[in-house]
Amino acid sequence: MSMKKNNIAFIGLGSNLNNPKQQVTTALQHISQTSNIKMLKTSSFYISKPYGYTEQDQFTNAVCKIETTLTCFELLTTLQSIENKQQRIRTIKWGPRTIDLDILAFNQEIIDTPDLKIPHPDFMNREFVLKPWCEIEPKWIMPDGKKLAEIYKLDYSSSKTPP
Ligand code: ROI
Repeated sequence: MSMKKNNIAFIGLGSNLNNPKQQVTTALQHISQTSNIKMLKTSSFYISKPYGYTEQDQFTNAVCKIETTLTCFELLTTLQSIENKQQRIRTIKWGPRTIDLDILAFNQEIIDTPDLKIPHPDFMNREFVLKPWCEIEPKWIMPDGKKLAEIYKLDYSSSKTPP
C-alpha cells in the first residue's frame, strides 16, 4: 500500500483585469474544489499598485495555504488549468492579467527548473506577496532557515524597483 505524502504549499493570487476581486474569489473556489487539495487558510484581499510594469491598473492580491498530495509539478499544472479556465491571455511580460497563480513555497523545498522555481524568485521584493502571506503565516520558515516575518521586516523596509 503506497501512502501519498501530504505537502504544505502557499499560493499567491493576483489579478488586475475583468473584476479582479471576483477573479481572485473564483480562483480560490477552483483551488478549494480541486480533489487532492485541502484549503487551510486564505488571507484578506489587498489592493496594490502595479509592480514591474507600472502603466496598468491596480492589482487585487491574496495568498492561501493548502495541504495537498499533489507533487509541486502536478500542482503547477492544476494552477495553470485554473488560469486557463479564467481566460488568462498571456500578452506582454508583466502585463495585465485576469489571474496569476504562483506557488510561493512547497514544504521547505527548493525547486529550480526552467518551468518551476520555488520559492518564487522575487517574492522577497514584493510587498503584495509578503503582506498577505505574513497575515496568515508569519512564522513560516523558508528553505534558508529565515522566518517569513523577519524577511518582511528586514527586506521590505523601503520601496524597491524591479531589475
Ligand atoms: N504587481 C502587483 N501589485 N501585483 C501583482 O500580482 C503583480 N503581478 C505581476 C506583476 C506584473 C509583476 N506585477 C504585479 O506579475
